Amino acid sequence: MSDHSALSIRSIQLHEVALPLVRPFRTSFGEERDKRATLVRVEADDVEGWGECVAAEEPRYSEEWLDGAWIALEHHLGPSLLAGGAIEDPDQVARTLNWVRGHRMAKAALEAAVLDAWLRATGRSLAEFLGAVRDRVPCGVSVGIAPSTDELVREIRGYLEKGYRRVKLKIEPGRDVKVVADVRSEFPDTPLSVDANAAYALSDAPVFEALDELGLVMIEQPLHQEDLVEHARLQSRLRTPICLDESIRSARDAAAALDLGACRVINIKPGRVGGVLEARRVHDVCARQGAPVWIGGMLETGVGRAANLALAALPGVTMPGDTSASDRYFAQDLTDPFVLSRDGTMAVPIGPGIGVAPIPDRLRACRVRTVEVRAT
Ligand code: SMG
Ligand code: MG
Repeated sequence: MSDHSALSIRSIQLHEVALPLVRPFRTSFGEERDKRATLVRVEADDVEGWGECVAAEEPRYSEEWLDGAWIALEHHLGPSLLAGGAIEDPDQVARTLNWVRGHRMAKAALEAAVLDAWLRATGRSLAEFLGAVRDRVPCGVSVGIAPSTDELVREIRGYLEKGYRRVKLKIEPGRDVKVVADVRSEFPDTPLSVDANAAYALSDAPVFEALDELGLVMIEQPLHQEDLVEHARLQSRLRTPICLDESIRSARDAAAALDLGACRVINIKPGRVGGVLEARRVHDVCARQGAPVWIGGMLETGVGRAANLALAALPGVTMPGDTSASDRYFAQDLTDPFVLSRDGTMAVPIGPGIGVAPIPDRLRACRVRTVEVRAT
């Protein structure tokens, strides 16, 4: 198939999977012990494509959640795409689904599956299609809130021995300055950042002024996700860059946040912004404004991780991402595992599309439910 021919989507299936995490992941909004995800599979012509929806079991990180995304995909987004006719170019997916407000994580998964199939049909990798400039990317690791500082320090030491180049600590009110100061004195030279997942208010500015003394690479999403103006006020009081995550849902949001001075760094997650194509537009806006970006993570299986690694190879991605190796999350990934090398980098997948697919036996073993989307 040439680059210009259209792709006819014959069928769309949803597969919910559950994989045990190697250790619970605790943030300011709760703890996860299993990774549940919805995988979208599209069949088109003689290829298939896979995408992963990052909506979690409960709507804590954002308003989207797994069951809600499942319904959006099964009853609205999937049928709409099936009714929309052959795909002439990947941007058509977002245009076709644009009538549905929000539901960015669900839309992103469907777009990812179509893009994977579209690229497989032409033998191109996602990384090449997006404009990757490197074949390996530096990786960091996000460490959950631990029961004690000793355990946290042990966990961090293990990750540093594996080669991770940046450590992100989750913080919450009451477990912040002291823990981070203790970790800093244990690891004086390690690039460290913190992520509050929107758990603080501007009246907590003294907490961030204390963190400002600890030489952090950045402070991620300290305040409410809808409060760009308050982030700008806080940023003006800190030397440490603020990085926004939850607040940035589109390239438009990214431009506004940078304009306002609400942050100096942006964490890009394709699910949060509605797809890899919008993620690339966020990247482009930030590159134009000279703002560094990095690729975040949602504890993805190998399907979502592959797309994140392709994005991480873009030229404006100048900081290590939360793109950790499969063994940081799972005893066995759904795909061939992503492995960190001793220098703290991972290879960007180079095969057609996202370069990986679920291993059929693993998928069967992890699958909780599946449904065929019906055209309406
Ligand atoms: O994929 O390693 C990962 C997780 C990275 O910390 C991470 N993600 O706010 O950035 C973030 C969180 C969101 C998910 S918390 C369940
Ligand atoms: Mg975050």
